Amino acid sequence: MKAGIVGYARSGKTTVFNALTGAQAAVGTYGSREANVAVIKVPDQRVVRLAAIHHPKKITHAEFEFVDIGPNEEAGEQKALDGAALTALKNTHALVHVVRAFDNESVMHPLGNVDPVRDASAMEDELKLCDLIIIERRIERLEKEHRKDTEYGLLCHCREHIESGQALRTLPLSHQEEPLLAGYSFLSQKPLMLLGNYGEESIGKDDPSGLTAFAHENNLPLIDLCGAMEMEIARLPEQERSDFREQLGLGEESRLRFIQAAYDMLGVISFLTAGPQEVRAWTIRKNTRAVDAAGVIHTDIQRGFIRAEVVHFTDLMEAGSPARAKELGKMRLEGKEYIVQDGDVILFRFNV
Ligand SMILES: Nc1nc2c(ncn2[C@@H]2O[C@H](COP(=O)(O)OP(=O)(O)OP(=O)(O)O)[C@@H](O)[C@H]2O)c(=O)[nH]1
Ligand SMILES: [Mg+2]
Repeated sequence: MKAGIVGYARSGKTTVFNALTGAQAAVGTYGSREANVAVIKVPDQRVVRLAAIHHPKKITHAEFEFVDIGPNEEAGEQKALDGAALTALKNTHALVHVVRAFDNESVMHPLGNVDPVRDASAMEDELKLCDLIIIERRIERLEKEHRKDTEYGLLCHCREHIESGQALRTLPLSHQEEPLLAGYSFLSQKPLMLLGNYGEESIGKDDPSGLTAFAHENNLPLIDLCGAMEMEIARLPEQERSDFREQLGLGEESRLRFIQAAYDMLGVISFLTAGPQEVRAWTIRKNTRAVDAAGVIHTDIQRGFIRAEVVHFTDLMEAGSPARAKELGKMRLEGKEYIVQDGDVILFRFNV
């Protein structure tokens, strides 16, 4: 999974990027003009605990990639996105809008005062406008070529949807329509999360900015973060981090909270495979059939699928070992159509 971090100039995009990934990209005046990229291992205690049972040769966590766009060099700071940003965001599965909610007189806001709701709403408009430009260009082209086909009809429908003020992510698409739009990588079609970047003075206080209400009204997930402080904590050795969080009254580690919210938004879950060779977490969409989950590991396993031996992580831990789980009847044999659940530990039987 790959998320693009967007936001207005100096909203703290790179600070949040560092906080979530542990990277050390330069922030402030010395911030990079280029996009920053980092991959993190998705923290998952289940992987750690399965490894303690199997002592595998290799432990593989799921990965999550972040792209932090650079500032707008073409159109100036009033806009968040330029051509370079669009290129950087092309292959992302989701967008995270870092909304400035911290006060800091020495950091100028490009749109004037600090106003999270205005920024969140302006960003939505920008995303929609970027898509509208692409759509109109394409419609014009198709009209010139006299190609009033299914794609043409769908693009006209998208245009209407945006012109009525809505993002493409709220436009229901059929199975046939989805692939027709996939190549465009429309920004307003990508799942969007708001990330309020608060100053440390706001810890434990109610949010007066109205961002929570905005997120709720627009059906967007919202998480809050003290970017600057979290970035400092991310640099500490692991043992010191939790002590610090406790002292400062910060909740659960921000990386965990973020991943949880991102997985919910993307509609993805993890299943696990565990054995002496490797313990590994795999990311799949919710409602994936066992035979398709097998395909994520290898197409051979999908083609030669016989059955899946499934035990849920919680049951396995209660039993203490795979053998005991089997004795207790917690290990089930499932067929191709079984819908894989978050936390299923699976052994695929296959024949090629
Ligand atoms: N007080 C305070 N300052 C912050 C916070 N987050 C970021 N800043 C400051 O805001 C400035 C901009 O932060 P960056 O992370 O570089 O912001 P950015 O959005 O990446 O900026 P550009 O890439 O230049 O658009 C820096 O001086 C940061 O120290 C915060 O949570 N609290
Ligand atoms: Mg930056």
